[in-house]
Amino acid sequence: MAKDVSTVILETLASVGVRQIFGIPGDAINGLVDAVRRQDLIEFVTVRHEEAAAFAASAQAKLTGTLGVVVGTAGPGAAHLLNGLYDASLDSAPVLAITGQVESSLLGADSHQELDLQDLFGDVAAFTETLVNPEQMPELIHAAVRQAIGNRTVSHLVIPSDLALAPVPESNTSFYVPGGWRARPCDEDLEAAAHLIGEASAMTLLVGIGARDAAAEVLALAEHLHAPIIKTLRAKDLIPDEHPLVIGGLGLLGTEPAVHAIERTDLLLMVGTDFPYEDFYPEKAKTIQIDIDRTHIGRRTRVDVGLIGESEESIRALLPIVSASTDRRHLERAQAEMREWLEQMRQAESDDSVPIRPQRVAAEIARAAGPGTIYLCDTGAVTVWAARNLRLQEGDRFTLSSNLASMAFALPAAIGAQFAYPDSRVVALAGDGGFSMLIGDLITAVAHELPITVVVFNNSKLGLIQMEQEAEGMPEFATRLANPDFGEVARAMGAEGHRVEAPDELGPALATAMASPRPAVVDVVVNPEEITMPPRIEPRFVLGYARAKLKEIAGKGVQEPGLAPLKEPVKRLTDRL
Ligand SMILES: Cc1cc2nc3c(=O)[nH]c(=O)nc-3n(C[C@H](O)[C@H](O)[C@H](O)COP(=O)(O)OP(=O)(O)OC[C@H]3O[C@@H](n4cnc5c(N)ncnc54)[C@H](O)[C@@H]3O)c2cc1C
Ligand SMILES: Cc1ncc(C[n+]2csc(CCOP(=O)(O)OP(=O)(O)O)c2C)c(N)n1
Ligand SMILES: [Mg+2]
Repeated sequence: MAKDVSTVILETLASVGVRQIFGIPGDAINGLVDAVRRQDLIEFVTVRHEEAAAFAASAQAKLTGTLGVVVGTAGPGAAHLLNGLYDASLDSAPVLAITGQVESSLLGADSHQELDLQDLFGDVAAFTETLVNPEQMPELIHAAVRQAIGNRTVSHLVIPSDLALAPVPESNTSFYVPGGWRARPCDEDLEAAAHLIGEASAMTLLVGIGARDAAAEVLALAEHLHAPIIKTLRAKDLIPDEHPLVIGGLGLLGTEPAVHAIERTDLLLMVGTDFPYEDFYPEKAKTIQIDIDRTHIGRRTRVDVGLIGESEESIRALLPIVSASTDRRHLERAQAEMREWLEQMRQAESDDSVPIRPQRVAAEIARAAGPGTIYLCDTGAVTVWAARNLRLQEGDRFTLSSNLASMAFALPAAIGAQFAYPDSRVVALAGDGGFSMLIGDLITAVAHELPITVVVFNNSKLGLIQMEQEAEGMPEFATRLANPDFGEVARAMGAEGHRVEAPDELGPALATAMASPRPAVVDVVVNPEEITMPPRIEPRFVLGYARAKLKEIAGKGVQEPGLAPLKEPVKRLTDRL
């Protein structure tokens, strides 16, 4: 008997290891969803918002490197997917989106729920095609999957509702997705890089997620050359945070030792990173960049030697042609600064103040969770605490909405992660803004009995935005959030819920939540006044902050409750700021 279009799609997806499809059934996509019902290799996970589906699939793809799949119906269901798909696209995560569409005979007739989906997805997806004839199968689904996996990107397939269950003629097309290839830079470039390394006396490594499979090689090279290692935030889980060669991260969320090491370095070696913050690159040092994508070489900073190849192969090729360094001064200075920095961090992390300091929350999460945990992090001030105070150990995993920097990633990403790794501990670090944005999907975790733990850093505000406003000299405005008790909300939704207001309640609440076989939310009231200090303080930020604070005292954010207007003379002064 001939197979239908949807069955052919599902067989292809199962053959590349897909085990869940995230989405919402209905209207134009019912045929595909019915085909899922009729097989047992792939599960359909009904979410409460298609954006959550796309974040879940994106997180799976980022963590596993294999294909994530989402489904949305024509029109609104498809449109809701977009933000999560952009997250996947910007973080090079292979995700396939399948959307329904009006009947093929109505295409282009401005029918009910008809959007031009190829146009709409044209920017986010590297591949977007509409099925117009069942005979395009299985080649069309093969092409979509090959693109997504092969180019680590987003593919999109549009299935008009009348074609989802249409029979596909027999075909003997075989499907082959090539595995990774071991690309090695050419000898001339390796020689040029070795020459620069030989001349350097203060070399520093900046290591990104493109070194995912090269942690051992990175460590061997750093050891060989006495070079400290800086990790991008996306690559936080590559090497444990307290490894003696690691000196933290670079950028606003980075560490002082990393900023200082960059100031002193005379040779930067970038390994698998597209680190975007140009101001943080060294001003004068020479740079070598290893990247698999030649269009990324030199696009963020001036590069002297580009090594086009995989991180692992490139370092393996470099190691035998560079002599071991005997000069440990650059490394030892950075290590001494790192010990001091960690000591400073530990002070905030063990502070007993009420309201609880968010640094303490991040540190206690890592302590309670233990090694081998998968962490998913939101965008906000919460990212700062995760970057600096959530110290990862060997075997931990960590990911976030890195290049898109979208709010609301942590909860749905935790759902995706727990499906992919049913036996691992999965912990989401959420902002109160981010958590409430897609809070409905806590019900998805409840429905599937996923034992995820969501820790809400509840500062009753869009904390990072307040800091942005103040750094620019604007008074805090429109950032306050009137929140419910999220522990209570969680319980009403069928999850376990805890509310924590005092530091000594934190450890027990985290331990109980993490031991629970059900999803658990720990709503931690954190200090809303905690400021995230950048590792390098620009005078204009200090001035901006002072101006903003004066304006706040003068009551210029007046629409917000709680800010008393100031007396006229001060007001006149701040009006001029
Ligand atoms: C609120 C917020 C604040 C942030 N602040 C910071 C910050 O202060 N510091 C920071 O570092 N990040 C920060 N980020 C993340 C930042 O925006 C970037 O996403 C991140 O720095 C990029 O990391 P990356 O270079 O490792 O990854 P990508 O940008 O994904 O780059 C990876 C690179 O590796 C290459 N590659 C892939 N595979 C291979 C391979 N096998 N071999 C060789 N090359 C390969 C790719 O072509 C690409 O060029 C923040 C994010 C958020 C949400
Ligand atoms: C979808 C989306 N909308 C808006 C923003 C801009 N933004 C970045 S961080 C942030 C505040 C996040 O607040 P919260 O989740 O409470 O975290 P906090 O900063 O307070 O820790 C906002 C609005 C964004 N990154 N993503
Ligand atoms: Mg907040």
